[in-house]
Amino acid sequence: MNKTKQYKSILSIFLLNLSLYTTAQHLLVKDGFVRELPPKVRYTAAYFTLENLDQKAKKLIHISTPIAREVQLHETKKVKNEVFMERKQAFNIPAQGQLKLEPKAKHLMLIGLKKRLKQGDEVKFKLHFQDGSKQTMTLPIRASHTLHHHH
Ligand SMILES: [Cu+2]
Repeated sequence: MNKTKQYKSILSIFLLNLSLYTTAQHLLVKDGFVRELPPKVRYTAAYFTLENLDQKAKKLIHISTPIAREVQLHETKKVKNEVFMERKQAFNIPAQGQLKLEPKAKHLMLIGLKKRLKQGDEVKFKLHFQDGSKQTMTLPIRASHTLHHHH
């Protein structure tokens, strides 16, 4: 085999693996972080964007992490100048669309933190979807000076 041929076959194997990897991951995680709060606070919030490359819509129904007792799906709302958080049963990710979790909007609430979160550390999550599929993601912890509003 000459050099060019060899290179081409390596490239095609690489591309094949890459496409398999994308299918297995279902969704791309972008711009994610967990908010670092003072050590005495037993909850925090997490934000990220999920991009759905699939032709089918997805429904995020449950999330777990080893560092918190519970992870809830929340949405911050404002009604007549009063800000509150509503607990959701699911978040939809449209086909070839995205779900955005960000401050003052949809977010994850990590309740009953089991350890101190420090900037620079990472948090592992397991995402469960309605179709039975699961996906893991790792988010960095980022410092923040504003306290997350909580009920
Ligand atoms: Cu919340």
